[in-house]
Amino acid sequence: MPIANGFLDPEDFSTEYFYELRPVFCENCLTFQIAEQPDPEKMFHPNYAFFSRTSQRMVGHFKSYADWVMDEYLSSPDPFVVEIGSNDGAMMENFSRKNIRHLGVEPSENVGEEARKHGINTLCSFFNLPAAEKIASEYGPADTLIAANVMCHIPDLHGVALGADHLLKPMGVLIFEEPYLGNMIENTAYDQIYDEHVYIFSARGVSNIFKKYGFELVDVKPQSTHGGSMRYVLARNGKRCISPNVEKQLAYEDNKNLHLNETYDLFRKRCELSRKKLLFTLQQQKKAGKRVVGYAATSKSTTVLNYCNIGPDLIEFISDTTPIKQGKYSPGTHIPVRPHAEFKNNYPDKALLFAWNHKSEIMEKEMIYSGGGGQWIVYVPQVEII
Ligand code: JHZ
Ligand code: SAH
Repeated sequence: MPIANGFLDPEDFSTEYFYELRPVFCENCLTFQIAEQPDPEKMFHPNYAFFSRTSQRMVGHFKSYADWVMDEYLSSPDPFVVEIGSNDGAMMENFSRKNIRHLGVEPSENVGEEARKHGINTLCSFFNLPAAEKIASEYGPADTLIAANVMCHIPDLHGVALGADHLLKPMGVLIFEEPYLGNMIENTAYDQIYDEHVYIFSARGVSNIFKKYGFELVDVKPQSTHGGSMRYVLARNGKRCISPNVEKQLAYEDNKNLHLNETYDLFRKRCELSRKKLLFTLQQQKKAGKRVVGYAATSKSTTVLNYCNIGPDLIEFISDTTPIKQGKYSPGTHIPVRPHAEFKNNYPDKALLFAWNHKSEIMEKEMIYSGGGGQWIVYVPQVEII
């Protein structure tokens, strides 16, 4: 597989980087992982292609996430909140607007710069123990350390846990939400597996990992974002009451056999079937002389396109709203990425929905396309034309 967000120019095709995407299940900590983990600097750098603000729904979600953190965990007189992977500041701006002391920690300089334009105090760094030491000495201890869609991106969770332990006040909490293993398995959403997602967490996995560092899982809250996510709240052992949600979620996971190897064997079989069906559907469209365009050049699409071997012969181009991706080509399969205007000005017969996790937001935006007979090809939870 190539780097999922490595959209590129033709002169870079010959030197494109590939690695082996090999998902594994650890019977020890019960975490779904990828065995070969590309260097973080290959993914997170000054030209990082994902900007949080590309989804208005996510911007709204971050507001309610931030409001909940303020209500539940920021009661001290002059609280300090730190976000890991603050990207363009879509979450942090909710704190800065209320003049709450905040700091975003973001290694990808370009998205961090965008956050600064929104008035967000941003440190350009990976979060780890040295970063935590620097922050603590400059700002003092933190009340909460929050994150969304980043913890599962960090191979060095050891460094994160040590950093959290150093930075948090005694009653401080570490909160993060990430794509949930239960949803990925249930929906055969194999496109959640790519270089950035080095782990796909479950409550059991998170609890096992952080236990080693003196943290316990005190709450879990399912989220509908990104096709099904889970919010985890961790506190130091014995410091906070454990919500009954935790026991319930662990029981749910056992019930779904998330701790068994067989579950993952079956998952692989469903992925293979999904691949066959999607490829067949696209080939049928081609035979019938229909135009198919991809909708949203997501990171997830890199897994789908490369795993299914779908190239520019089957998809004319991929429409995307992110300027940095436009004019480039999709990683590995080299399908052109074009501005949304090209979709709008010349509707295809079918649109292959790569941002299926933003389906309702997109359906609302594309009523003219759908109303005029334009159809969608989806593949999660199953391949169908709608
Ligand atoms: P979206 C990224 O995943 C990468 P991706 C990362 N690893 C992760 O976990 C999540 O985000 C949080 C386009 N788009 O959100 C814009 C449209 O074109 O599913 C973006 O290029 N039109 C950190 O990339 C892309 O989709 C639209 O109407 O899979 C973002 O896709 C909308 C809503 C999006 O994330
Ligand atoms: N939280 C945002 C952004 C997710 S993208 C959202 O949910 O939309 C993941 C972000 O984490 C990227 O901006 C990436 O640069 C950053 N990141 C990756 N590894 C990191 C690390 N070790 N510490 C802090 N941020 C990291």
